[in-house]
Amino acid sequence: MAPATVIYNANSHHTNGTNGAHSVRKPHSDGFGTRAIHVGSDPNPATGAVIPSISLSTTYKQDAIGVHKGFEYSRSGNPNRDAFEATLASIEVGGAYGIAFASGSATTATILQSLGPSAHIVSVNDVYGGTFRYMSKVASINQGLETTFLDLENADDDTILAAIRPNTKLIWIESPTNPTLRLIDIPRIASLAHSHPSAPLVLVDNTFLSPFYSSPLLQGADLVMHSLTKYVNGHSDVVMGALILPPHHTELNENLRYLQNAIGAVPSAYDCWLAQRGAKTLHLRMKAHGANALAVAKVLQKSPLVEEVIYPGLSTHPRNELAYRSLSPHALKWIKQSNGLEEAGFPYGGMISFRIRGGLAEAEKFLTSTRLFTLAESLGGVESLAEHPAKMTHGSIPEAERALLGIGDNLVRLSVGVEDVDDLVADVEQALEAAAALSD
Ligand code: P1T
Repeated sequence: MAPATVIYNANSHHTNGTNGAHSVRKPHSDGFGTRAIHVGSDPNPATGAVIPSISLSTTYKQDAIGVHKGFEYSRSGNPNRDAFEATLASIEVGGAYGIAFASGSATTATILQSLGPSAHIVSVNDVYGGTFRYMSKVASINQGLETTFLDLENADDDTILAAIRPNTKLIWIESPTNPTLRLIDIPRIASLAHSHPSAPLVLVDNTFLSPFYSSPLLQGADLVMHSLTKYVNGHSDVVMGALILPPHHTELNENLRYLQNAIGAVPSAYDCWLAQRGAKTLHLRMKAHGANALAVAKVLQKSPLVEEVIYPGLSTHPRNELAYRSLSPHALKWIKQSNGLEEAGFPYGGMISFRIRGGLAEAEKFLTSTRLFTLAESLGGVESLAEHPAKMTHGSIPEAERALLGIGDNLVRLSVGVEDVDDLVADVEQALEAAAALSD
């Protein structure tokens, strides 16, 4: 029998068709969910196991000095990390290289260290509190990093260009930002950065939307980072982070991979295995997170007990059109195919922030009255969480700056999980009433 035609494309995990009856097939690009399930997850050639084994060995036999099967020492690389990095590079569309780290924060630290001494960066002013802390309290002291925090949502082109200095190495974007969900126009910032003689790299922290809702590399970003602790793993049982780079950044990839090994803030094989398992259902979970969050946002919007709801998917959100434009190709396809989703808004991730009528007491009463939303930091797990950014995740930002950013005492952040939507809506409604009863 003639050998099957070998068909290969960047999106396909199959390099070899094994069915001789179909010797000629059209090249085919697998969809997001197919890639999440199959890329980096080939059946074991020795045992046939469909699910990769967890490879706990820290070291690998060499047949002669320097002659080995691709692995030497587990910090430099191990089968589970390699496999999961391949999954990540495939689901973050436009990616060619994935580099995993022990946490989102270790990812931040490594990329900032890679900039060297006395560098300057421009960062969106509303970033995760830990990112702000690393930039302004750690890298500033240890490597002389200077950060200009800028309102990249509203700043005009001239202001952004004027902030870029000869030693500006990086522009740091979160979109939507944590916790006020400001939306940044990534293509605009990328074209400004790339047109400037300093040519800073553009990094997007894509944690909040995950690779399902947003593909920043297609919008001109040079790097994407994730706290995989959140949606990608999705089950609140792994702390991990990653960088994903497009194919043209070969040298940058080599440099960062060198630092991954040299600094050594790497995830365990077991965590890689767990997060890879989580990533296989990312597309299913993100659709449910988005649909549930849209429903909860609509209820919050109607409530007289709420001052303001921030969910960019709502059609009343001032940047709803930008949110729509920023959707990944696969999310857009799904939204277009889903009847009626576009009228009142569309699913745009699972994060909602809102300002409850009142102040700290009302916010705290809400947060301690929910039955299903657990009062806890973090986000992106299947279970719903709620938190108070000013006192919890963003407590490391000085109070005056928090006030400028709108992170006040009545701001509540929800990570809407994938429970039954009616239960979540009922939970939010009863907790709002409990908070309102305080001022009766
Ligand atoms: O927690 P860690 O895996 O180190 O990731 C840090 C991080 C980076 N980027 C964003 C946008 C994040 O939200 C986080 C972590 N955030 C929380 C723990 C939180 O509750 O917001």
